[in-house]
Amino acid sequence: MITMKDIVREGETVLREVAKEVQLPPSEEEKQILAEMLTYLKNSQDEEIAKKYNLRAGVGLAAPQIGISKRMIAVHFEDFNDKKYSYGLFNPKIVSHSVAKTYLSGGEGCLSVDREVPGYVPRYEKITIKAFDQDLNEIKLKLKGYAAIVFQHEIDHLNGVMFYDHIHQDNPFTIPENATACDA
Ligand code: SB7
Ligand code: NI
Repeated sequence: MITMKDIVREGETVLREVAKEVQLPPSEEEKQILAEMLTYLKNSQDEEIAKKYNLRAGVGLAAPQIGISKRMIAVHFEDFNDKKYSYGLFNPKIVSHSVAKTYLSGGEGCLSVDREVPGYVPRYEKITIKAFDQDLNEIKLKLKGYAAIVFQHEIDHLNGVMFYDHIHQDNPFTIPENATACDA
């Protein structure tokens, strides 16, 4: 079971590497790791389990965050319209995105970052991604708003990018150009 002791924290180089594509079909081990990543998210959102094992709640997790430099992400959340997203994905890729941007008015956090980093993180308002799910079906997802933000945060981890890399240096609360707020 993945717990906080498995979560790699900022400063470790694996978080700054470009993760490798998973050769498909994935190995049994790769499939199991991805399943465990998704289980971590579910456990972390279950009050009792989270308390028992001291899990910090997360809506997403990327393999580099458990020290594995491979292109695998898990997400588990509901958007502000109660639409559910629960996926373990191999080789996710943004195939198109809007010009328009958005940002969470409360900023972002990260399981690999043990501090608050204030500021707006500009993200594309809409993205289309392609990936392979846990059953190895190729899927295409059209995402907007909060869902688009979460997937961009996770795919950034596969490219060695942290959320705060996007925050404006001098004034963290500069409204990004072409952007409207995404409110929680
Ligand atoms: C706020 C939080 C997340 C994504 C977008 C906005 C995910 C936090 C958990 N992670 O560190 C996943 O990489
Ligand atoms: Ni993160």
